[in-house]
Amino acid sequence: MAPCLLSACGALFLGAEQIDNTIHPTQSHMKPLIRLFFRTLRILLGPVMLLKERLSRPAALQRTAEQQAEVDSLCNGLALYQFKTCPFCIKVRQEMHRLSLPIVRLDAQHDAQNRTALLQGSGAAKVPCLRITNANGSVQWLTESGAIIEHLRGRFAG
Ligand SMILES: N[C@@H](CCC(=O)N[C@@H](CS)C(=O)NCC(=O)O)C(=O)O
Repeated sequence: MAPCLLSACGALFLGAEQIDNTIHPTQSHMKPLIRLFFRTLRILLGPVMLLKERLSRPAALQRTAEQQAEVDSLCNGLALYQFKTCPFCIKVRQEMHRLSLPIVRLDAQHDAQNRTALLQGSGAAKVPCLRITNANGSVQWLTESGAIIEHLRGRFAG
């Protein structure tokens, strides 16, 4: 069930290519229909998910100006590769908002350069993915929404 949901999620946001790959050549006349189905679903569901994100946004953590400036500076070393309407990305964005983290968001769905950078850096075009540039210049790529949220809480919740 979970892999099924995930592949549907991928198809929804990537244009059904993944599902296309599982179709036997004799069923290829179905491809346009399947593409249309997911495209329609994406067009209908996208705005609903974004509205839900906006309406259920948690209250933002308040810090002193000095503390927030320090957090802002640390966030310069972070970047979130995302798809706008991916539910896992929305989960991470909500936590970023809750923790008042101005982390740059990079669209890996429509921007080919971001997508290539993500693929080369993390080894997969999977989102959400947090790129962490450490003080010594080394770079880590953190995938899995749960792990990203845990990382952000560990560094910024206290
Ligand atoms: N378990 C992952 C799921 C992430 C996921 O499935 N993301 C989808 C977009 S909603 C994706 O990147 N699909 C493209 C792929 O798997 O190649 C998480 O919690 O972050």
